[in-house]
Amino acid sequence: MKIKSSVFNRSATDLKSCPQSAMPEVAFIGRSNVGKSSLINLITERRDLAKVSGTPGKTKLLNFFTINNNWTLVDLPGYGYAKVSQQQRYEFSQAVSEYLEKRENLRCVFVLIDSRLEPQDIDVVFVRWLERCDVPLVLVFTKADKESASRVQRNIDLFTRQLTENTMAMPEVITSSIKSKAGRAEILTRIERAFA
Ligand SMILES: Nc1nc2c(ncn2[C@@H]2O[C@H](COP(=O)(O)OP(=O)(O)OP(=O)(O)O)[C@@H](O)[C@H]2O)c(=O)[nH]1
Ligand SMILES: [Mg+2]
Repeated sequence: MKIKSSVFNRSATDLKSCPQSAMPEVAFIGRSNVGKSSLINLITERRDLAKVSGTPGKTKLLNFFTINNNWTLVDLPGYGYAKVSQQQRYEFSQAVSEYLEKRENLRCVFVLIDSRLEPQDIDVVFVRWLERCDVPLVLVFTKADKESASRVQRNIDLFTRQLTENTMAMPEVITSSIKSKAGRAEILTRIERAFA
């Protein structure tokens, strides 16, 4: 798929305020600072369509981008960010879980995981929860340029082994880097398949 246009549509605070549209949607989620916004910019080939930050917790709303006038990409707030109040954290996670459970337009969720780290409970727990929702999921191991290929592969193996130990089917896996542009083509191909 070629990206011909990408425009910010709107931010939503909860499921009710998401855009009313019939366009199919894919969403990006993952721990704060894992590289969601960066990956969205890589995919759309835009420098700052989604706001990137060195400070975790930048994306606090559900941000909707209209691509090629016929589908939607959603940048979801990162989970596991400590520097917000309990109340804010509760509201984010309520909004995000409601979105993931009930958004009818949603065709696929890309869960981003830092490829430099051994499996983190917060990611494993989230992926297991998401697997019970009725939506296809793909794991994207980000920042692959920051670690050796063998370490990245080891972390991926450890992660998927933890998931499949508990009866979960082997998830699809993509490795990404905004430096080398790795993963861009695979993600776009997967999005096309999600809409087919
Ligand atoms: N080297 C390298 N750095 C990356 C990559 N992806 C993201 N980063 C850096 O990681 C930091 C966080 O990136 P963001 O895209 O803002 O992360 P996010 O997941 O959107 O963060 P929140 O919105 O806070 O949840 C930034 O400093 C990025 O430049 C990558 O593939 N390689
Ligand atoms: Mg972000």
